[in-house]
Amino acid sequence: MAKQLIRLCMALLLGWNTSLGADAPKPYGPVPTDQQVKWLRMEWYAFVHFGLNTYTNREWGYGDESPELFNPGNFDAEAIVRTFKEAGMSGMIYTAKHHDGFCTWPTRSTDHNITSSPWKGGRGDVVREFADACQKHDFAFGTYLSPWDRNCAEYGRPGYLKVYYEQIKELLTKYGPIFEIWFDGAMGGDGYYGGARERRNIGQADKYYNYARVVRLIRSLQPDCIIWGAAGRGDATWAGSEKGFARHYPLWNVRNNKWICLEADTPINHRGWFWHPGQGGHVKSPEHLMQVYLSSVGRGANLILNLAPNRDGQLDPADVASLQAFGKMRRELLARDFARKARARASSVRARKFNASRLSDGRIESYWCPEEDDKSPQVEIQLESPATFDVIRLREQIRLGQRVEAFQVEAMVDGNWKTIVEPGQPGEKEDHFDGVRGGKGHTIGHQVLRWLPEPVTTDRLRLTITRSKAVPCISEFSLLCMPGVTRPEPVAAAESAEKPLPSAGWSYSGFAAEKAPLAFDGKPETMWEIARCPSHFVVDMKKVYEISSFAYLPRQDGSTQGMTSRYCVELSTDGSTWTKAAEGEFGNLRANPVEQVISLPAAQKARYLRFFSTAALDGTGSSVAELKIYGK
Ligand code: FUL
Repeated sequence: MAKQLIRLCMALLLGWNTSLGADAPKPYGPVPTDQQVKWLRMEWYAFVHFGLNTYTNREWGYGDESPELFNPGNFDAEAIVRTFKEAGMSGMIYTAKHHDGFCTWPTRSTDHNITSSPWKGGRGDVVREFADACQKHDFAFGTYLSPWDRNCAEYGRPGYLKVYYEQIKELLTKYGPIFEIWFDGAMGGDGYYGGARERRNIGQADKYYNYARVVRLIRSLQPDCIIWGAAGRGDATWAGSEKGFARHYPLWNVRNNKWICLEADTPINHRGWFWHPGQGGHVKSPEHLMQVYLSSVGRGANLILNLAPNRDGQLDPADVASLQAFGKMRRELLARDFARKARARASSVRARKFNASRLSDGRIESYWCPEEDDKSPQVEIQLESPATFDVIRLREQIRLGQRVEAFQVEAMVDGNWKTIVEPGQPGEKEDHFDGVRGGKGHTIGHQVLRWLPEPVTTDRLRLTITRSKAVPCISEFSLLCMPGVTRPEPVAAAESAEKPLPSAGWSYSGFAAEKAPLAFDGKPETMWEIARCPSHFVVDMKKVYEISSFAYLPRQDGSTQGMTSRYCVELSTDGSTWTKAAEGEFGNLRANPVEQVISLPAAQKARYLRFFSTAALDGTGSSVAELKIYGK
C-alpha cells in the first residue's frame, strides 16, 4: 500500500514536471534511466590520453616501459579543464590506466604506478589533479581503466582480477563523483606480463573479467556513473568507429530489450590518441570536427573528442586552436533557434497539454503528441517572420521510449510546399560523414540534426511523421543556421618531427619487390602489397646508418584485408648476416589505422633492412602503405 502511494506521488510529481503524467501515452519499449537521459544531454566531452605512451611515441605500450619516463614539467590540470569548458564541452574522461598497465595514481594494486616516477618526487597523482580541477570548475569527470594490462604478471589468470577490481574501487571511492567509466574492448595479445613476454588470450572478455560482477560493484559504489562498454552490460556503448561518427543512422537506442546509449569517439589529431612529436600539422580542421559532430551528436549519439597533453603536460597548441574554432562554430550554430515561439497547428492533439506549441517552447521535457489513431501526424508551423536556416533539429521525448522511424520536413517556398528533408525508407542507412549534407529523415531519438543541401528561406514549415512504432512524442522542432568557419591561425608545432632517412636511390628485393618503392614514396594512398602472408621485402639503403626506429603506416584505403598486423624487422650491414632488431604486433589497427612508431631497444648499424609481415588482420595478404626508417 505504502509503495503504491509512493508510486502515485511520483507519478503526480512527474506529471507536473515533465508532462509525463496522467494522460500521457504509455512508454513504448525500453526507456532510458534518469542517468542516461542526463548523460545524453551532455552531448560532448573530452577524452584525455596521457601516460607513458606520451613519452615513447607509441599508441599501445608493451608494458615494460619505465615509470622513470613520466615527468610532465608543466602539467596544469586546471588550465586543461578550463580550455575544455570554454570550448563548450561538458566533462572529460582521463585514461587513468592504458593497456601498458601504468597507473597514473598512487594505487595499492601494483608498483607499476606514478609513485615510481620522478614526477613530483613520486608524490604526484594525475587522477587527483584532474578530478579536483573538474570539481572546482563544475565539470564532469570520468575515467578510463583499461581491462587489458600488458604489464601485470597475472594478466589472463584469476590473479589479475583482484588487482583490477581493486583499481576500480580506488578510482570510484577516492576521487569524488565519476560520471562515466570506460571499459575498452581491446583484450589480450602480446605483452610484457611481468617479464614473460608472451601472447595471452583471455577467451571471452565478459566471462574473464566477470563484467556482471564489475557492473554490480560500480552500481554499489557510484549508482549514477554511466558504464561504457563492459561487453554490452553497461549503459552506453561504442557507436562503431574511432572516426567519431555513429556508424549507423537510423540509430536505435534499443538493444536486447534494453536502452543503450551510443558514444562516438575520436582523437582531434590524425596522429592518434596519445601525443606524438610533430603532430601539429595533423590536427583535424574545425569543419571536419563539425562533420564529426553532425554525424555523432547529430544522429543521437554522444561525442567524446580526444586531446592529448604533450610530454610537458600541456595540450598541443594546434589541437587547442582547432578545438576553440570548432567550439565557436557549435556555439553559433546553437545560439539561435528560428522556430522559437512559432505558431503551430497539428493534424491532431492527444490532449491540450500535448499541443503543437510544445515543439517550439524551448523546453526539452514538454512534447507534442497526436491522437493514437492519427495515421499521418503532421504539424505546420508559422514563424513570426521569414528566416533563413540550413539545419533542422528534432527531439523525441525519450523518457517514453524511442518511437519515430521516419519523418519529412517541407517548407513553403514561392507558394509551393518543397520537401527539404526527404523521409527515410526502410532498409536505407547512412554510413559516414562524407555526405553529411542532405541526409534523409529516419530516427529522431534524443536528437537528430539534418544539415540541408542549401539554406532555405521561409516562414512556414510542415513536419510529418511518416513512420513510427507508436504514437510519436516530439519535444523539439528547431531551425538553426550553420555559421562560417573561423580558421585558426596556424600554430608553430611545439616540437618538430624527426625526419626519416631519405629514400632516394634505395633499391629493393624480396616479394613483390617492384611494389616496395611504393612504401617509401611518401604517398599514403600507394602501397607495397602481396596476396601472401608471411611475406617480406628487403631495402638496400646504399650506405650504413645507425638505425634507431621505424614507422609503419597501415593501408589507408579503408580495407583491413591483408593489413599487416605483426612484424619482424631484421638488419644487416652486408646483406648476408642478419640480426633481429624488433618483432611484435601493431596496436589498434582495426579501429584506428594510424602510423605506428617502433623504437629499437638500441640503435644498430645497418645498410639493409628486411621487413617481414608475419600476420595480417584479415585474409592472407601483406601490405605496407608507408615505412619510414629513422637513424643517422
Ligand atoms: C581503443 C584503444 O585500444 C585505444 O588505444 C584508445 O584508448 C581508444 C579510445 O580505445 O580501443
